[in-house]
Amino acid sequence: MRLLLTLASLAAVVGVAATSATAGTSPTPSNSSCSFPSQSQVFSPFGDSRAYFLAPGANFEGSIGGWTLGGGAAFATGNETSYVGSSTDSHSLALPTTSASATTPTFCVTSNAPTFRMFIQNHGNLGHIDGQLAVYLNYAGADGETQQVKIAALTVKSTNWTLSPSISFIQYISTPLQSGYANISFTIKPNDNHGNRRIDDLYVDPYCSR
Ligand SMILES: [Ca+2]
Repeated sequence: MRLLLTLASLAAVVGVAATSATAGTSPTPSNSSCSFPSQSQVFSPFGDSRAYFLAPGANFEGSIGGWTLGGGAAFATGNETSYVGSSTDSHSLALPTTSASATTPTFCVTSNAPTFRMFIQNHGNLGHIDGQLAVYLNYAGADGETQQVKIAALTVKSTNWTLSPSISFIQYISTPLQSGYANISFTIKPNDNHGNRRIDDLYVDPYCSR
């Protein structure tokens, strides 16, 4: 009996170690389901009546704990001018330099053709305003390692806040979605030095096909 207990204890320790190692290298699901925050038709003023949820902290109105910011990316005063989240919103995120980058916290999506949209404003840089803002999708590949793929390059040539098109990313995560859901994050950063941008109100539509 004592030997069996010892073996059982060892197996438990090995299991914990394996889980910890995986968690350090990929956004592995922490439970067996994926539930969404509350959804609303935030883009209905733009003719888009689908229901969306706010990506974690992506209105930049409170804590953005869990976001990874680099290259001068920072909270900025001033909200996107449609105030789709709340009329009292007052902040956005600045991506002022070529090296600026922002990565959302990891969150889950399901296989129901998720898409997202966000607001972008561009003040230009070096006399140019024609640059692209790149969006990368981060997800756990079949080997458990984090994979990154560019899913969009957005051009906004206006100091007015502009709503992005609906961006689909389900085609890149068909393998992890075989379990019914996938844990993902987005990295947003300039593609070149022709931009000085702000972003705000990044919302995810979890049921685009419905
Ligand atoms: Ca905001």
